[in-house]
Amino acid sequence: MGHAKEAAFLLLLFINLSFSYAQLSQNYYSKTCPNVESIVRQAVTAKFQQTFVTVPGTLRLFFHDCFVEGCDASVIIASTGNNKAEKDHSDNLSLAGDGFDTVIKAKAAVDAVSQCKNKVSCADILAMATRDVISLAGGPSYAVELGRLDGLSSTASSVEGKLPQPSFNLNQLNSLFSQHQLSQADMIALSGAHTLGFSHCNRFANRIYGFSSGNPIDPSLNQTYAKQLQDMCPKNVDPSIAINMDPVTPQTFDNQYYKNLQEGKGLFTSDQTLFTDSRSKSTVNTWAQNSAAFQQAFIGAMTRLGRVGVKTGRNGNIRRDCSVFN
Ligand code: HEM
Ligand SMILES: *[C@@H]1O[C@H](CO)[C@@H](O)[C@H](O)[C@H]1NC(C)=O
Ligand SMILES: CC(=O)N[C@H]1CO[C@H](CO)[C@@H](O)[C@@H]1O
Repeated sequence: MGHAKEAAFLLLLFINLSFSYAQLSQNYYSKTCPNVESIVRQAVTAKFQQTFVTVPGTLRLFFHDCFVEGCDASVIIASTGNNKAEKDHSDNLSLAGDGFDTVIKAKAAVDAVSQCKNKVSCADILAMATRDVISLAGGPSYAVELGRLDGLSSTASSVEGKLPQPSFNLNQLNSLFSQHQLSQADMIALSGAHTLGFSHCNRFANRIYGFSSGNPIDPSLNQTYAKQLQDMCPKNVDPSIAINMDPVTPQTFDNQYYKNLQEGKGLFTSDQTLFTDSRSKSTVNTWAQNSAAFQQAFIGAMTRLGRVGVKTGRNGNIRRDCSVFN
């Protein structure tokens, strides 16, 4: 091979490798459904005006979808008699029905446009809706990569071990996120999603009752905050009671999460450990103080999260009904 040819070959190889996730692109539907983004945004905005719960509900749904078998809307599949789908795993209990409903409504709006009918995947609609709820809650907006197909399987057993637990330490968090090519910084940025939404009391009860024999309250928790948590979540509380994860600005997508960690107000061990562990503390401090830097990191991390396990070709299809396989 001549040098020029060789160089051209290597260049092509490089382009190919660096775009190996390039099944995704920002203008994927420009020919088939050019207005898809505004159709979805309109449907999501209508849902948002009915209930704020769509915001944390949709955001968490996207995360759980991507971490279990990839961003392929498999989490939206409803269980049938003999198949327990992903959403029936105990880790889902809190997945708010309004998150599912947001995707179903947006899909209906897309399919109401004849040119778009059955052209846009549920997985892409969830990715767009997630971007939209974040900006509706005051967070940054960003261009979403598109071109995911909907997955062909969804089982409760596939969820086992795939989702992070609130008891996780930094090593456990890093090891799970790195399986999806997400860095520690990505993990810390994505955890910033806990600036919104609710948690049920049982997810952190161990930190306010019976932490250790000598000390009922986790010492890394702000003791004043711990007392407030005990008031909101008494022992044997109704298991359906949920409290705000960000006690300061629970309905705004902002960098308050990191300021809370600095004051010992991370609700879960997995939150507070980001500040107590010296390996992640400086990132928390930077984003507590610099909202623009957090937003930039969050956009990058969400984009990489959206590339996890994407289905193309024969590994997926476009579902007619997001909750049922075709
Ligand atoms: C880093 C590890 C993570 C752990 C251990 C974790 C764990 C949890 C738990 C236990 C809850 C409360 C569920 C309940 O009791 O209702 C929750 C809620 C939530 N999580 Fe996470 N999560 C993590 C990362 C993420 C990521 C990466 C996102 C999104 C990018 C996210 C978004 C949310 C949202 C928005 C809620 C509120 C849900 C609602 O109000 O409906 N979480 N998370
Ligand atoms: C605990 O929270 C209070 C306000 O709720 C704050 O003034 C105090 O600085 C916090 N304590 C620590 C150790 O950060
Ligand atoms: C919203 C939802 O589908 N919740 C289900 C989660 O999983 C439990 C069983 O583990 C079901 O009982 C819930 O209905």
